[in-house]
Amino acid sequence: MIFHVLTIFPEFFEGPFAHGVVSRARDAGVLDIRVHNLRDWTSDRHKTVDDRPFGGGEGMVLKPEPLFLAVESIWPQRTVAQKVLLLSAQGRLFDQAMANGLSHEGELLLICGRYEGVDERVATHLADDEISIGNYVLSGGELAAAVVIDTVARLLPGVLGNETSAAFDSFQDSGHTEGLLDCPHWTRPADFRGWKAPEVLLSGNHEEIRRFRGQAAREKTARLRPDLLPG
Ligand code: 9WO
Repeated sequence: MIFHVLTIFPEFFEGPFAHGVVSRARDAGVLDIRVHNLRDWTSDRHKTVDDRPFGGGEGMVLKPEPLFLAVESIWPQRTVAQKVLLLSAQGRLFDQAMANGLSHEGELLLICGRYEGVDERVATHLADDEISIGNYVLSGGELAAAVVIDTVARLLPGVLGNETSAAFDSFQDSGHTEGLLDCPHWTRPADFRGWKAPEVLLSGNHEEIRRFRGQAAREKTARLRPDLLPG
């Protein structure tokens, strides 16, 4: 899959995708991340991407022209499998199900908002969807775009070393935790400062371990994420 990012801070994306499974998948050619500088689609001396909001008020708004020109030059013959996503605090809440849907698209282009916002015609006439990663305000869409790309990338075939392991993480429908949080994990030492790893995990009794993990996942979900529990 090809991910395009449209931003006024292209250097921001040098870090997030230089490590781990996404970096390896990129090197292997399973996915490509192409970062575009929005200012490349300005024509004035100052490379202006923003202007004052109609109606007055604080701050500046990203102008529509550079954003439309960028998308139209990146995808001169845009198809239905090429989706434009606007990252904004006003968007539809991103979740694992949305990531699953996006992983079946051919190509994604993520627009990162900055300043006080983006001209609304980008949301209504350029973007296929407007996405928020959570109920908080960031300084811009870049961190959110990195989150969406990482989440979608690890669902692509060939990205994880173990082809099936994505299916068993938190929030996935398969495995023993059925839409709950992942079960807690322990490793050596079995006794760390007097805090012991659960005996059952050292027992080698796989049926007991399976039951313990399911119960631990339900308890942790009830404590930290009661909203995920059925009923
Ligand atoms: C500022 C603001 C102030 C009071 C009430 C609501 C408010 N929303 C915003 C706002 O959205 N500011 C944006 C900062 C303007 C454009 C880029 N910014 C942004 C993107 N902040 N947060 C995001 C974002 C993107 C995706 N998921 C979560 C947050």
